[in-house]
Amino acid sequence: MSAESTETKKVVRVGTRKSQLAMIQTNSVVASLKKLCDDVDFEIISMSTTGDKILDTALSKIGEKSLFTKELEKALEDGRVDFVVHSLKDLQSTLPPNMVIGAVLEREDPYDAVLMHPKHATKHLSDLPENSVIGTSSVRRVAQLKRKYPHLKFESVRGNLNTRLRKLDEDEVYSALVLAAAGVKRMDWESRISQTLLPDECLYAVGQGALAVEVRANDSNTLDLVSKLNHEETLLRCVAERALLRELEAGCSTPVAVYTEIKDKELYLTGAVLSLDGSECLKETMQTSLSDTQTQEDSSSEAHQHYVSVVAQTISHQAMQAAEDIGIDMAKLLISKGAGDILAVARQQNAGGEKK
Ligand code: DPM
Repeated sequence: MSAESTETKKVVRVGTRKSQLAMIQTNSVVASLKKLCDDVDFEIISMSTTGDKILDTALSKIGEKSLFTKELEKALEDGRVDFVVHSLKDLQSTLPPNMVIGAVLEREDPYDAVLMHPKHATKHLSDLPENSVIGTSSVRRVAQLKRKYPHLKFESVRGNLNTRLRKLDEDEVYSALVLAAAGVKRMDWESRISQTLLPDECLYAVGQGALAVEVRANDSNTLDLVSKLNHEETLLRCVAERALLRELEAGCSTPVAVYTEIKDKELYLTGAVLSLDGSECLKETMQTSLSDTQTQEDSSSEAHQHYVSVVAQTISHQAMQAAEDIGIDMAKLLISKGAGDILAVARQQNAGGEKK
């Protein structure tokens, strides 16, 4: 390649958190983009976020929204970066008004996984002795697992994945950790997984396992660029999941859990709302058709339509609308069964709880 062509190459700046997992995720997104367009250079700019800096407080008690995203969104807004790579589950269901999700990539394993202390390596949660301590800061995991494994205790564990694994192996506190399988696999630690938690014992978090690219809403060049990364099935499932979360007005510190599936152009959504101690659990399943029933409408007027902040110009608007609608309908169904009260109590307990 001549020096001249290098100089004229457009440079796109990519924002990411600094943790090893975030860097692995961002590098993989950039590698995919490089394969799709060789006329662009990418510069990765990494930064620490509030969630990375405050390590002594349970996430649910910090009380700040968008813990892992705020600093990155500021850089995006200021034009210091052109897009940001996130774990979709860390993105609020309502983004700042000038930001959109310009791509949702194919989902990794969405389930939660159990990583045992080496002395318990071959065990499952049910085999652990009474009062064994399980490390997780997720109220969603604690609420569900208390129902299935009442003999266990749950304690918050903070820090990035490397810190957590070291705490498991070296501090004699935790018998096991529960982590998203997706992160564990991306870190290449799959051999440490002793048990995968399937939907009958633990539903996953909204967006878990999927990566998302956040872009300024008015930056059509970057939107065009990253839209090549979209994975249609993942995107539709995640629109339904995010719509449920938004309509419930719940955040990452309240116990909301989901399961989605697309089969024969039908989208299935299971949504659950739990009390913090797991004593109450509302769970419902609905389905909707994703096939186009009308002839394709003139899409030009709808090209930049958002569905729970997700923009996807190449995916049928009818399918996107159906996905958003089923999420909203599920929230209404759960609310009609009492979800609002369960969530209000959980929020209050989170706010008033002790520092851990
Ligand atoms: C959110 C939660 C957690 C993260 C809450 C939840 C887990 C916190 C904890 C919203 N974000 O899941 O109920 O484990 O104490 C996070 C992880 C990943 C993205 C790590 C993990 C990697 C997986 C992915 C933290 N965010 O959940 O083990 O990309 O989906």
